[in-house]
Amino acid sequence: MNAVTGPLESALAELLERFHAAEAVALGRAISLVENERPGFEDFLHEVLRVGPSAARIGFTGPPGAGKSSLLSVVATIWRTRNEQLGVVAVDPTSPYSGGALLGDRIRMSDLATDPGIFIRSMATRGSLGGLATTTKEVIDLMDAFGFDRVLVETVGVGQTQIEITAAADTVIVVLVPESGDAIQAMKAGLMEIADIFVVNKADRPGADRLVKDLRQGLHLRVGTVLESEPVYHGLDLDRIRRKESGEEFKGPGWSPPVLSTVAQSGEGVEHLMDMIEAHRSWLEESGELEERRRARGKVRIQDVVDRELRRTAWHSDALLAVLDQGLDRIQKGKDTPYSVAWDIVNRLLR
Ligand SMILES: Nc1nc2c(ncn2[C@@H]2O[C@H](COP(=O)(O)OP(=O)(O)OP(=O)(O)O)[C@@H](O)[C@H]2O)c(=O)[nH]1
Ligand SMILES: [Mg+2]
Repeated sequence: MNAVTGPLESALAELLERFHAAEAVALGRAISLVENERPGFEDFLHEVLRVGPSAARIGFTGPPGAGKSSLLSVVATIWRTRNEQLGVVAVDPTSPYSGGALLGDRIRMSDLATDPGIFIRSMATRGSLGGLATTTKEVIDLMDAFGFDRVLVETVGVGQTQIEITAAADTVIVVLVPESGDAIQAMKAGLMEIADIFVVNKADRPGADRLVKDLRQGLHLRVGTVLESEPVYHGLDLDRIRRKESGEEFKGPGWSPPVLSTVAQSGEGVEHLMDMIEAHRSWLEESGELEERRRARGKVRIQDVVDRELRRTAWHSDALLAVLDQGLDRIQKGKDTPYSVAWDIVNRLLR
């Protein structure tokens, strides 16, 4: 278990120095350190995160093949022409069925390929229940701390991963396409609550206008009953959303998610999308919502790390594994149940 107290071991101290000197190689190494949970990774994160978040974190989520990578590449290219430094994390990259390409491949086809001002990392999802793995969020933190102006995150929208993007991004862009279903489905999937901006991409295809219209209508209807029937998602505080909807405890004017349409291939609608991203950023900062979101993220992170440490401490302890083993014997003899054994282990762990 990491102490997160003492000084860093010398190799990590050197890595930290190079990380602070903004060497891209050091960022790559730091990401591997964290991804592989190598000894000292939490101490390293502790040092790195002392500065606090500063990048604008922008999430792109939506169904497979919606055009998330295509849109991300277009906006990234424009930000690069303004000399912004960009970090990109692609989570759970493409399935063979979506018609999408790996984000890296898509970018390799563009001018961004040889651009040192953009750093791209693809990651497999490893979170439980398909959620966004703690490791992924830690990599996003590393990119933020490295000093990028923006950190862009692409996640394929399937269940929890999609919802949990809120635990990693300040601005969540939900990308839908005419083929991905109607507004009712989007409401059922909880997208109305997580989207800061809706994009209907592939607006060159039939049905796009209809979807835009339905989404706008759906957004007007979403208060109350829809929220009541939603399950509580990890990392998403529905109470807070309810208070926000009812105007309680909410300082600034609210944000109504705009519904935009784009054609990623031609770039149509992309400038408007970028304006909305800026507008959302200003709102986040002025309303106090950015602080609230960061605080909510901090809470989730603390809980994640406590969970991880407890689990590791329990299952890496020979003594506790022995208790488990003996417990299994007693269960077989009818003297114990999984619950009595679990409580025994928890009590010993807390002692
Ligand atoms: N007609 C049309 N095709 C598009 C548009 N945007 C993207 N595509 C195509 O849709 C396919 C999927 O695009 P991607 O950008 O890889 O989609 P994605 O959402 O990143 O896909 P996954 O990462 O696999 O979920 C590609 O063949 C794109 O060329 C658009 O606006 N109109
Ligand atoms: Mg993609």
